[in-house]
Amino acid sequence: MKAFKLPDHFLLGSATAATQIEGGDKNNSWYNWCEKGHIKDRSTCLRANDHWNRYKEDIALMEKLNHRVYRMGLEWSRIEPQEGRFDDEAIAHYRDEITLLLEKGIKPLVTLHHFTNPLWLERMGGFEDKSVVWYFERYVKYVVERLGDLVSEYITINEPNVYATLGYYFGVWPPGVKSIKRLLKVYRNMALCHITAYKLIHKIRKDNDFPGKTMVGVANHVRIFDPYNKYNPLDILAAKIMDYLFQGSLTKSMATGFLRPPVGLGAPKGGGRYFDFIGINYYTRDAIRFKGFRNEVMPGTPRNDLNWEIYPRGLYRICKKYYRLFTAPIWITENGTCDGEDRFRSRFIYDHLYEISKLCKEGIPVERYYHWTLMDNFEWVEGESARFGLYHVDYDTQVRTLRKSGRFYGEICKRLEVTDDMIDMYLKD
Ligand code: IFM
Repeated sequence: MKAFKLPDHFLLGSATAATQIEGGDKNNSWYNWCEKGHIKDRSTCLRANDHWNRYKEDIALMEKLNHRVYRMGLEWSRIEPQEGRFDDEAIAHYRDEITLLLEKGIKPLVTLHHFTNPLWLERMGGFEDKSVVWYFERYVKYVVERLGDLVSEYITINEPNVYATLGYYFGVWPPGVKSIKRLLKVYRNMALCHITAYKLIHKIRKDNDFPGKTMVGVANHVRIFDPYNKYNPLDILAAKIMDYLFQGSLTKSMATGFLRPPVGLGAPKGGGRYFDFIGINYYTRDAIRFKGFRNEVMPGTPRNDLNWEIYPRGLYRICKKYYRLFTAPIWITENGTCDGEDRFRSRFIYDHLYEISKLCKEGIPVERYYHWTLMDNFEWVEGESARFGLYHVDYDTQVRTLRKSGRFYGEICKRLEVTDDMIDMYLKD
């Protein structure tokens, strides 16, 4: 392990999502999913981290870790609890939270949609029905008109491919559908929602002369798909197909407005450049077999608690590839690992940031890193048992305790480097 530095302008912080931390909301699609008994450990997002009431305490946790940036989500179902009825108190609450972040010198990046829908929207068909484009536009308008003076940076949609495939192909997330036809409708509508929101956010901020450079993008969940057997041409082909179907076609459709099959065809909202940064959520690699079109874990590789391969080099490969495709600043909008005992998180952070430092040296403009995640939180169907946090959370008492890896990360946020002393202190035992 070698010491390394990140560029002086590099910004580090963490990322969370509303439903995973806020608690207390019974009006979203995931609350219902929890109630139906789909969560492995039977926990519920109704509890989560009680962040809605504890956001001040949680911002102090970020401050302690020297965050310069923070990616946070808004809960649509709180802001528009019934179709067409917006809750001014909810948006005022988010204003207070964002104002406090700004006072502490932490720049917010706001996610407008992160996996959950208001129940009224879910009942109307959610992202499967094309009316969602209109509903999403109206919601985004309400939000950006009220927060746009404070927030200049937005993610329209988090991981649309994950939302769509788990909810409409594997059927393990709400609404629990298994249909390729319905999955493709969701893909298409998500692309149209993004493009509509992208244009709208720029327009509202420009018309109102809101301060700061407007930056809008998608948090793309990008995986490495490698052939299980690199000498088998069929495995190689299968890996390429998987890559295109899971991420390639959708990402390009959203970025350019030109829908690629199977997402769609043509440019229904006009062709253009619908991103100001390349948002990358990176976690792992899949080993693809042609036989059965299966994804497996590469044999003999290190794994996290969820059996995901830990493959830092993948981040380097993805950034190179996406920069070649889109030529824009890269923001790592999520990267982290599930490690309940905090055995390998420090090394994970070191290895991934080391890859980023190499990219920066090569002139690839990776500008930001948002660690997933600030504190253990509600990890969707895994519930409370999968722990990704820099802080450990005791859900019964809501006590947050800094992990050693959190201390390490806090030092990196402050110093923008990993020194030999830090290697001795955090990475050797
Ligand atoms: O917790 C999720 C997050 O909501 C989206 N990206 C992946 C994370 C870890 O699974």
